[in-house]
Amino acid sequence: MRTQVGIVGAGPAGLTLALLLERAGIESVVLEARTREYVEQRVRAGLLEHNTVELLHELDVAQRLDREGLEHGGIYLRHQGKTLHIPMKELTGRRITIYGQQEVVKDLIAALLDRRGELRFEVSDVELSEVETDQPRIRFSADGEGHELECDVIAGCDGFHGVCRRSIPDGALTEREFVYPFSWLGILAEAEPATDELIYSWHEHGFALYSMRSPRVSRLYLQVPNDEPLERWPDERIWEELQMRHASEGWRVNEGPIFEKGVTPMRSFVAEPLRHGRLFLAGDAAHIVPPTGAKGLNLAVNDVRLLAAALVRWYETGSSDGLDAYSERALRRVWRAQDFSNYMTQLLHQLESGGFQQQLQLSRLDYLERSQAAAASLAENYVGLPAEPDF
Ligand code: RFL
Ligand code: PHB
Repeated sequence: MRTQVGIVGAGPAGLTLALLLERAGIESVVLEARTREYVEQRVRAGLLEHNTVELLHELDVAQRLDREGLEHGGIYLRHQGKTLHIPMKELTGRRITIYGQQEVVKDLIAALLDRRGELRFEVSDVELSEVETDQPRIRFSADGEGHELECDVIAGCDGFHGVCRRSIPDGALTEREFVYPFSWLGILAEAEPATDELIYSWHEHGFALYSMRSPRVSRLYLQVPNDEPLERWPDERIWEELQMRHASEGWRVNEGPIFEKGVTPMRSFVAEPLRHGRLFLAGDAAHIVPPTGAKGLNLAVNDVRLLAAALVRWYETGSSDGLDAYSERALRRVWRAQDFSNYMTQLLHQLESGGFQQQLQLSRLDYLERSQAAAASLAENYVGLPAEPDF
């Protein structure tokens, strides 16, 4: 088997890349370890930056997003019963959109199959070889048989636990990492959101986030210790804690049946450069941010936007300028998002360092209330800086 671009992983990065390439007439094959049902049901992110929404429009995969996505012009920061509104739209001219990642993934898969893209689910034993030559290969098993896919380039879009990054020899990548001493317990509940925009709450018991998926479904998160067993969190305890951490006079979190519960560790990680020979890394395969800044999916989409443009230029003109610059260009946004995600995390979570840090947090929240410049800085990072040019 032969293709131009072999793509490992059918998450937001791999699928968006395949559609961008298809639009330019470049062939690709997407190889995914899980079933279609699994990737379409996997509950994760929910917040799309303006740039991401624009790209989904450009790809003509935004019809349902336009109908069902919830546009927000701001967020609330709450602490000690006080609520501060950050008016993103006013401060930056840009909005954010709430639309579940699994809905994005469903729309991308449907469009790719409709456009006759090649997408294989349930592949196993994926192995890369000869990535330092101009004919890299992917070996994999599917339907009980071994296959080999010969490519011009390989895109490693297989997430943090994938094989692509790990197939790069020791010493070729520099990995930088920060692991936080807490996790997020996330739920989905059949309950009308009691808020028009997201609420990020600072509380002595730990951080809480009030988000949503639709006018009938709430998405809520609680800071919990690492390795927290879910058994310690029966539904009643979750609601009690959410009511306490989000408390505000005369107002309550709307409760309802919980139909999804999961714990996510918090990590900041970057592997660089995003390239080894003919293998290019994109999305979570190369970098992870803690979800407090809502950046992971948006970064994944930005990486492949730049990678696709570089590949198109290479195929059309023979120039490898774009490919040579890909890592540096993508990392510029990655490090901005790393700093912002770390800032939001340190601002709002209970940290081990206790009293001194708490006072700094409260002073930072107070500063956001008193200074338009501080609020504008948070807002422009949250909605995402304008997209860097392709070249
Ligand atoms: P993905 O989505 O992990 O997709 C990788 C795909 O590769 C497959 N795979 C393999 N396929 C073949 N062979 C192998 N050996 C393979 N190994 C793995 C996997 O099955 C999978 O289908 O990576 P991608 O495409 O880079 O996308 C990244 C995003 O998924 C991630 O950054 C976001 O979900 C992060 N995130 C958020 N991002 C936002 O932009 N806004 C948010 O509001 C937001 N909230 C969140 C989040 C992530 C969370 N969790 C659960 C980690 C909230 C949470 C709770
Ligand atoms: C979500 O809706 O899942 C969500 C929103 C904002 C975040 C993280 C997650 O910062």
